[in-house]
Amino acid sequence: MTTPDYGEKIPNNVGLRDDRRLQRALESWQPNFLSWWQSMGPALNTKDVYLRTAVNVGREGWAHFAHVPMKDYRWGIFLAERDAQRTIAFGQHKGEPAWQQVPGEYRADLQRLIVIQGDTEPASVEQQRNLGATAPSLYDLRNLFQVNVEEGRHLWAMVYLLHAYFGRDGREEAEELLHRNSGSEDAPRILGAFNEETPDWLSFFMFTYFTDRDGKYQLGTLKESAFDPLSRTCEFMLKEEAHHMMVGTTGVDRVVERTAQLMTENDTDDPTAYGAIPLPVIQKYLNFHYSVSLDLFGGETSTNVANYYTAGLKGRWMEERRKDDHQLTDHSIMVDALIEGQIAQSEVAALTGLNTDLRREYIADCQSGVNRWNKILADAGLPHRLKLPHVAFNRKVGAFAGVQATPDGDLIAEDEWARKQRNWLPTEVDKTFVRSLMKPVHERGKIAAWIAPPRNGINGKPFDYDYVHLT
Ligand code: BYC
Ligand code: FE
Ligand code: FE
Repeated sequence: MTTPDYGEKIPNNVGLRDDRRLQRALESWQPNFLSWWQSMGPALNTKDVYLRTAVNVGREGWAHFAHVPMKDYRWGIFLAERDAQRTIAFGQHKGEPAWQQVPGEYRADLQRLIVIQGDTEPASVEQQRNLGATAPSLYDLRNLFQVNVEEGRHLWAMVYLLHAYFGRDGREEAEELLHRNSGSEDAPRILGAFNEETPDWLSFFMFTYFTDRDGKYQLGTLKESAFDPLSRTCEFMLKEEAHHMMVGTTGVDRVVERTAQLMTENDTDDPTAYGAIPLPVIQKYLNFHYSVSLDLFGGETSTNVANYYTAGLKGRWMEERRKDDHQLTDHSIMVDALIEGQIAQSEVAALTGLNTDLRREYIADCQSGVNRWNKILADAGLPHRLKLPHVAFNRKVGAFAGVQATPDGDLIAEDEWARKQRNWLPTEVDKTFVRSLMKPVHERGKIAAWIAPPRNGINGKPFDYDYVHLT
C-alpha cells in the first residue's frame, strides 16, 4: 500500500510519482478541472470553509478537518487498499483473480460505465451551484460545500481510471466530462435527473436523500466489479457518500420537524402563513425526486445489465451476501411490467432483471427515510403521513415510460394526468413559495424559520461554530 502523498501537485495513493506519463497527463487535466470549478462550481464567494479532506484510506483517521479556501481544496486520488488475493465474485469469470488491467473485450463497456458514473459527479455540483446564496445556516452552507468538493473528488476518481487505463479514448472522455453541463441544450449531462434544476434547499435535501442514494447503490454494484481499480475507487467513494446521505436524511428530518412544530403550535394544517413548508408541498417534492431517481436504474429489464453482470463488470448490491450461485444463468425474477395495458409483474431471466433487483434494494432503503419522517410527525401528535409514490408514477425510463400513473398506481389517461398532476408534482406556485422562504442566514448560530436546527454539528463542533467565513 502506498501512503498518500501530499507533497505532490495531485495528492494520491496510487504511486503517481512513479508513472511520469500518467502524472503529466493528469497534471495537464488539473487546470481544466480548476477552471471548470471556478466557472461551474459554487457561485458564492467565501474566504474559507471548515472542510473534511481525505488524507488516508484506512478505517480510522482517513479524514482531516480544517478551514480551507475552497479553491485550495486538495482533490486527490484515493483507492481503498488492495487485497492481493481478491477473486471475482460473480459471472462467468467467478473465482478467477480480479483484473488489474482492462481486458480488451470489455474495454468499451467498462469505459461506458465509468463515463456515466463520472458524468453525474460534476453534474450535481453544477446543479447546486447557486444554493450558497440562500443557505439556511452556516452549518448547512458548510455541508453543501462539503458535498460539492467531494463530488468534485469523485470526478477525479473516474478521470484517474480513464487516464490510467483507457489511453487516448479515456483522455478524450475526461475532457468531455468538463464540457457537458447540467441542463445544457447542446451538451447535456448523460442521465435525466442530472439535467433537472436544484433551485432551492428542499430540492437539495431531497436530491441528497434520493439521488445521492442512487449513487450509493450504483457505486455498491461497481465496488463488486472484477476490474479491481474500479472496485477500490468505488469502495473509497462510498465512505464519503455516507456524509451526503446524512445531509439528505437529516435535512428532510429538520424540514418535517419544523413544519410539524408550526402546525401543532398554531393548530393548523396549513403553516404557510408561519413561514413553514406545508406537508403536501414536501410530499410533492418527494414524489418528484423519488420518481426521477427511480429512472436512474435504467429499464426494468435490460440486456446491457445482463451482459455487465455476466462479464463481471457490475455486480449486485451486497453480492457476496447473496445465497445463490452468483451466475444466475438459470434463475428467474419477477419484474414490474405493463401487461395488456395493466401494471403487473412478469417473470424474466434473473440476469435481464438486475436493474429491477437493484431498484428494489434502493426502494426498501428509501422507505426507511419515509418511516423516520413519519415518526417525527407521529411524535408531534399529527395524523398526517408521507409516502413513496408507486413505482410507475412519473417514470420516463423503463416499462412505465409511456403511461400515466397516479401516486397510488392507478393508470389514468393523458388528459386526467394533465388536470391532476399539479396535486402530485411541484407546481410553479409551490416552487415560487418555497423559493420565497429561501432567505440566506449567514450569521453564526442563526437559522432560517422553515427548518429546525440539527441535533449535532460537524466533527464534534457545535451548531453555532464558525463553519464558513464569507468574504
Ligand atoms: N437517463 O438498458 P437500459 C451518482 C439509457 S448517481 C437517460 O435499461 P442500462 C451521484 C441507457 O444508457 C449513480 N438515459 O440501461 C448522485 C441505454 O442506452 P443505450 C450514477 C438512460 O444500461 C448524486 C438505454 O437507455 N452511476 O453517482 O441497463 C450526486 C436503455 O437502458 C437512463 C451509474 O448510473 C436515464 N436515467 O442501465 C452525484 C452507474 N437510463 O445503451 C453523483 C453506471 C437508461 O441504448 N451506469 N438510459 O444507448 C449504469 O450502470 C447503467 O448504464 C444505467 C442504465 C444504470 C445508467
Ligand atoms: Fe459522488
Ligand atoms: Fe454524493
